[in-house]
Formats: sequence, structure tokens, C-alpha cells
Amino acid sequence: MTTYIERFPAEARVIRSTFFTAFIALGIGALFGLLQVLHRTDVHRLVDSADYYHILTIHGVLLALTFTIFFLAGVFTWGLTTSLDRGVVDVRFTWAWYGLMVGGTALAAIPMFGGLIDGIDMSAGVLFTFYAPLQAHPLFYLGLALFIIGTWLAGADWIWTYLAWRRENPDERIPLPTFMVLTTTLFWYLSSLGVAIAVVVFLLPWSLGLLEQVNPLLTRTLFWYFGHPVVYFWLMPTYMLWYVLLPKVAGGKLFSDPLARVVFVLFLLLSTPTGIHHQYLDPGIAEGFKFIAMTNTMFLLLPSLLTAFTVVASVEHGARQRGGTGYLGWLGALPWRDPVFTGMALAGLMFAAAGFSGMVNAGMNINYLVHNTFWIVGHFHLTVGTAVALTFMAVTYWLLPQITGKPIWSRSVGLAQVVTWFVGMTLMSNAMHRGGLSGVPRRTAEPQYENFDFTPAFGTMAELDAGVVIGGSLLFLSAVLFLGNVFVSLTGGKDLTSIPENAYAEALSGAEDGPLILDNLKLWLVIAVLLVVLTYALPIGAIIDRGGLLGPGGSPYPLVVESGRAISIGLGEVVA
Ligand code: HAS
Ligand code: CU
Repeated sequence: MTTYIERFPAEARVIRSTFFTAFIALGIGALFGLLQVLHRTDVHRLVDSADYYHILTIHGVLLALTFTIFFLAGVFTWGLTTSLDRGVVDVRFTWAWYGLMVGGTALAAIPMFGGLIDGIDMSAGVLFTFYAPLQAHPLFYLGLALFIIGTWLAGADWIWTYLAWRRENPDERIPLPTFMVLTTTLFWYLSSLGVAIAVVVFLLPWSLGLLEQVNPLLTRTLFWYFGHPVVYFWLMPTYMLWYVLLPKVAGGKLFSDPLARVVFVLFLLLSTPTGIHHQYLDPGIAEGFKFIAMTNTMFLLLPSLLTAFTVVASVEHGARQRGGTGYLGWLGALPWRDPVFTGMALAGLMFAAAGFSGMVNAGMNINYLVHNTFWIVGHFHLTVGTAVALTFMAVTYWLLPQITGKPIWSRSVGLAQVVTWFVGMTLMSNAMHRGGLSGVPRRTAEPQYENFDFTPAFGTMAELDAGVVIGGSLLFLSAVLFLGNVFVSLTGGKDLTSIPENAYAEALSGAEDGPLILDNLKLWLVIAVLLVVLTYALPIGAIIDRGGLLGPGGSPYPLVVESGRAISIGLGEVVA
């Protein structure tokens, strides 16, 4: 029996640091989330409405970018080294990328918090999507750039370690968790290039006054080119945990290793050429290009549907190993008292609902109903806010002992914590979805309608507000329980004997059952790049052509060709 810390003490130290950084972000982010629900529902206003956007920016950046990415960097390092049974090539390099990510975060945080303090003349109230025309202090963009470079080096570290392993094991199949880390890293490189260009070439020089103006549609498009794949950067480590750890804690085996590989290859191919589904309502991108993005998005549902099948089949296998029987009776045989299992299972369950709201978002015509409404906020609190965040918290109860040698202080508090998150999110996201359908906007400090004749289509405004504020408060309570449990566990002593062996689930159908071509990552990368070029070359070309590289150039509206004449529809003028 070996725990992770015994086998890889040096790597365990880095993973601890990535986790602790993530937890600090989680604590501040959760507090700011509480402020928001209290403010929006008018229950208690601690800050001025003018400061709402600074709070919202800090909440979004710290939770969606900092908490998730620091935690996943630790999870990937764990998965890679565990499955290769080998340490990283040079742990100093591992510390270097961690340091760069921390440095970048700290720089970006200065103007983000500065905006809240009177007398400090810098701010970054640009929300977590930070595209023009909103402008932040240059430190924000500089910090972002360093953070992204840090993640690139992390990817390089994982690839470097894999290549070293490959030299020692020339004929072996890539172990599944490593396969997942590598495919994710490849699409992360491909997609984050877009946001790097937006930040370094346009936004940073613009904030420094070196550029007088930028083309807002171009920076928006470059942002969403990255902004969709980034959601899978958060989701892939979650999927990795559902594939390799959830079956294990359920007492079973992974249903199919080759199917899991197919899923990750599909994510490598399709994550990036879909970003325009965030821009269905942007003027300036022709409908045809939006239609292509929608088609790609619908294909992209497939790997998640395959995941739902594989993961549930694996969990069912576990339940039957534990004596479960019947069509649904096996559900009762699962280890529901284990916070690791229950947290991950509830996260998966919510993701099934999130998948449906995602499908609604992805349909071009229905998107017009929900875009920029509270519905979207409901959607992403189910996805990143539950599927990802709840899985990360649940797995902490398994991983923290592995990387510290200290058992969890209270597993019952852990169980209460994951259930509280689930209940809180059910209340909050339900109200958000219903509010959105009724037209309640997102990103506003003042969604009160006393002076309007406004009755939500679903329930009353008071009911919706109650869902949001009660749900949001439960979420905050859950975060406090989580962080408290972690903190008290850390103050306890080491006890390696009570910690299970560091291992992950075996597969019922192993890698040897899948064709070798699945492991040909170069081939998949080339196809992924081709798909990106096919999807993005024309719309980006058209945006630059019409709006100018540094905009605003000609007409920002899409052109349609009618009886041989090009008409700019927005202005209704005949331009040729
Ligand atoms: Fe999304 C907007 C479409 C998934 C995050 N999304 C957002 C935004 C965020 C976000 C943050 O097409 C807002 C951005 C902003 O600020 O403007 N999204 C989709 C689609 C999917 C999807 C089609 N989104 C995610 C994930 C996210 C995320 C994952 C974060 C992690 N989303 C959109 C669109 C928009 C959008 C449009 C723009 C909307 C607008 O107008 O602005 C799909 O990937 C979803 C596929 C999922 C499924 C579910 C599979 C079910 C599984 C459960 C397995 C069960 C288990 C339980 C494990 C098909 C895998 C087992 C337990 C037992 C007990 C048995
Ligand atoms: Cu998306």
C-alpha cells in the first residue's frame, strides 16, 4: 500500500500548492457570490450598485478561472504521474509554471481589487470575459498573459514527462489518464492561442495607450474562440475523475477504456471550432458561419452523451459488484455515505440537466430567447459551478489525504457539504433558468421591476428572488463547510495507515481492445487544426476586412448578396 505522498513527495508538494491557491480563490469568490445574490435580490446591499461589476468580475475570475485552473493543474499532475508511475522530469520546472501562474494571478488581482478601493486609480471591472469595448488597467492584461504562459508551461511539463516515459516504454499504450491529459493539453494550446493574441496584440497595447482603438468584434471573436474550449479545459479533468476515480469509489471498473479515448479525441477535434455559438446575436458575423458553429456544437454533444453512458454503466457495474440488483434497485447499493462518491454522483446528475440547458443555448433560434438573460447564469452554475466545482470539492476528500498524508477531519461534514451544494444549486439555478425565460437579464445590479408592468412567465419575482437568495446562501454555507473541513484536516497529524492506496479504476475493456490509431495524437491534432481553419478563416477574414484590423473600418454589419448586389443589411444601404 502506498499513498501518493510516499511515492512522489516532491510532486505532492506542488499539487498541494496548486490546491491551496485554488481554495483561497474559492473562499473569496464564494463570499463575493453571496454579496451578489443579496444585492441582486435587494435583500441586503453591502456595496454600491456602481461597485457591483467589480464584485462580479472578482467572483467570475476567481471562481471560473483561478479556482478551476489551479485545481485542474494539480489533478492533471496527479493523474499523469500516477498513471505513468513516474515523477515529472524536473520538479523545478513544475514550480516554475506554478510560480508564473501565481504571479500572473497576483498582478491581475491588483486592479481587480483596486477598483473597489477609493483613492486607487486603477480598475478592472471588465467581467470574466474581458473583451473590448470594456477596458481594464494594463496590469490586468499583463497578469492574464503571464497566467496563460504558466498554463502553457504546465502543458509542456506534462508532455515532457510523457516523452521521457515513452523513451523508457517504447511499446506500451499511453495510460488512459495520461491520454486524457495530453489530448486536453493539445486543444488548450490550440484554443488559448486566440485569447493570447487578443490580450497581447490588441488589449494590452490598447490599455497602455499604444493603440488608439481596437476592433471590438475581432477581440470578442478571438475571446470566444478560446471562451468555449476553456469550458472543456475545466470539464476534461472532471471527466477524467468520473472515468478513473468514480467507478473505483463505487466499487467497480471503468466500462470501456477505448470508448473513453474516443471521447477525448472528439473533444480535441471539436472543442475549438464551436466558439461562435456564443455570438449568435453578434451583428457582423454572417448567419452561415453561425450555422456551421451550431452544427459543430451539436456534434460536440456526442462525446458527453457517450460519457453519460460509460460513466453510468461503470457505476452500475460497481453497484452490482456490491450486491445491487434490479433495473434501478442497484442504485441503493452505492456508497451514498461516502462524500467522494456522493459529491461526484450528484455533480454528474446535475450535469445531465446542464447538458439540456446547453442544448437549448446551442440552438440558434432558441438562443435568441435566452441570450444575455439569467438563464445563461443558471446554465453555467450547473456546468462549471456544479459538475466541475462539486466534483473538485468531492475529490478533495480523496486527494487531500493522498498529497498530505493527513486523513479528512470529518467525512460526515463532507457529506453534508456536498448535499448542501446540490440543494443550494437546485434552488438557485432553477430560479435563474425560470427568471431568464421570463426575460430577467444577467449581469445587472438592478433587476427590480416595481415601475414596470412585469410578471414573470414562471412564478412571481418574489419567488424567483427567494430561490436565488436561499440557494446562494446555501452555496456559501457549503463552501464554508468545505474550506473549514480542509483547514481542520490540515491541522491534524499524519496517519498514512488510514489512507487508501493511490490507484484508479481498472477497465472492463482495456486499451488493448481499442485500435492503435486512437493514440496517434499527431494525426488528431492536424485534423483539429484543419477544422479550426475551415471554421474560422472566413469569419475572421470578413471581420478584419469590414471592421479593419484595428477597427472601426467599414460597415460592422454582415453583407448579403442579393441579385448580384451586396447589401449591408444593418444600414439597409446598397454598397455595391
Ligand atoms: Fe455552456 C454559455 C452551450 C457545456 C459553461 N456555457 C456558457 C457560459 C459558460 C458555460 C460559463 O451554445 C457563459 C459564458 C458567458 O459568460 O457568456 N454548453 C453548451 C453546450 C454544452 C455546454 C452545448 N458550458 C458547458 C460546460 C461548461 C459550460 C461543460 C463549463 C464547464 N453554453 C452553450 C452555449 C452558450 C453557453 C451556446 C452561449 C449562450 C449565450 O447565448 O450566451 C455541452 O457540452 C453540454 C453537453 C452535456 C451533456 C450531458 C451529459 C451528462 C453526463 C452526466 C453523467 C452522469 C453521471 C452521474 C456521472 C450532453 C456526462 C452518475 C451517477 C449515478 C448515480 C448513476
Ligand atoms: Cu460554449
